[in-house]
Amino acid sequence: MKISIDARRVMPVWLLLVLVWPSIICSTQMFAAGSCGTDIAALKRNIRKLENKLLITTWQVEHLQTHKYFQPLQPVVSDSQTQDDTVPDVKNNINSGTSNDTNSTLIKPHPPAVGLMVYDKDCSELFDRLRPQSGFYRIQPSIHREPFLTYCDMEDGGGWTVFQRRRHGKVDFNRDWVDYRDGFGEFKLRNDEFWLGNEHIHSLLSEGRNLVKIDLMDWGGQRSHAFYENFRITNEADKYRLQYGMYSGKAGDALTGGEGAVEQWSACLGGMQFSTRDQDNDRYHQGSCAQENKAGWWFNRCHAANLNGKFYRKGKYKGQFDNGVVWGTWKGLWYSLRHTTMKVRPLVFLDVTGSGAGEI
Ligand SMILES: [Ca+2]
Repeated sequence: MKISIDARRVMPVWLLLVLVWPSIICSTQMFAAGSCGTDIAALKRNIRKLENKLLITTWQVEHLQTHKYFQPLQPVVSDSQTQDDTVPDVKNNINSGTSNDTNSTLIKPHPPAVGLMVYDKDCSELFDRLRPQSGFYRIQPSIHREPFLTYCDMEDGGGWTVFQRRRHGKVDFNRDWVDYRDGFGEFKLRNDEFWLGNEHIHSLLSEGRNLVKIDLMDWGGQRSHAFYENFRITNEADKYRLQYGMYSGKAGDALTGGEGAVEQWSACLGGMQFSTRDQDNDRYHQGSCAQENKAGWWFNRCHAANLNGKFYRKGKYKGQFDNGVVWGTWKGLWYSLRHTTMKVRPLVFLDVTGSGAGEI
C-alpha cells in the first residue's frame, strides 16, 4: 500500500521527465538557433516538398522519354541562318523566363538542369504539348539533324507543319538546286513566303503515316484544298523523288495530272524526281521543265500542278509556257493562284475543331 503510494508519487516525476526532456533539448537548441518547434515543422514541410518534386520529376522524365521529346544535348552553335536568330523560340523562352536579350537567349540556350535540350519533332507535337498560337517555331524531326525553323499552322484543326507558302510574290522561287535543297524565303512574319528545303521536307515526311493538305486561294478570295495521304520524298541521292498515297478534297488531283490517261502520262508527278533550272531530272527530253516553268518542282513532261511557279498578279495569264502558280484541276493551267500552302501532320491526329474547310 505504501509502495503503491510511493509509486504514485514517483511515477509522475518520471513521466514528467520523459515528457519534459524534449522540451529541455529544444530549449537548448532554441537558445542556439531560434525557434526549435518552428524549425522542425519547416524541415518536415521541406522534406515533403522535395519528395513531391522528386516524384513529379521522375514522372516527367518517364513521360518525356515515352513521347520522344528527349534528345541528347547538342553542342551550342550559332545558326548559320541569320533569320533564325530574330524570331521567338518556344523552348528557349520557356527556359529563360522573360529575358529581353533575345539574341543571346537564342544563340546560347540554357538547357534544363538535367542537361538535356528538348525540341518537338513537328508542329503536331508542339500543338499537343502547349497549344500555342500559329507562328514560326523551331522543330527537330530527326535527332540526327539540327533543329530548324518553320511555320506552324495551329488553326484549321491545329498541328500543321508548313513546308511551302506563297502569298504576295515577293520571294523569287526560280532558284537553283542548292537553294531548293536547303530552303529559302522569309521566316519571320505571318505572311512570309518560303520553301522549307528538300532536306528538311525529307526528314519531316520520312517518319511515317502523314496527311498533307494543300490550301489554295484564287484572286477573288475563293478557296479550295487537296489532301494526300502518306506524302514523302526520297533523299538527295534519289533527287527527292515524290511519292504519295490517296487523294481527297475539292481542288482535284492535279498532282496525278487529272483523270485522263493522256494527261497523266505527261503530268503525273508521282514517282518523279525534283528538278531545278540547273538540274534537269524530268521526263521531257526536248527541254527543261524547270527552266520553262521558272520553278523547282517535281516535273514529268511537264505538269498539271506547279505551286512554285511564276507569281502572276491577276490570276489569268498568257505566255509561251503555262508557268504560273498552277493547280490545273481547279483553275486550269492558265490561272496563277494568289495563296498556296503545303502543310503536313500525322495521319492520326486528335483534331480539336475539325479541318478540311480549306482555310489558309
Ligand atoms: Ca528534260
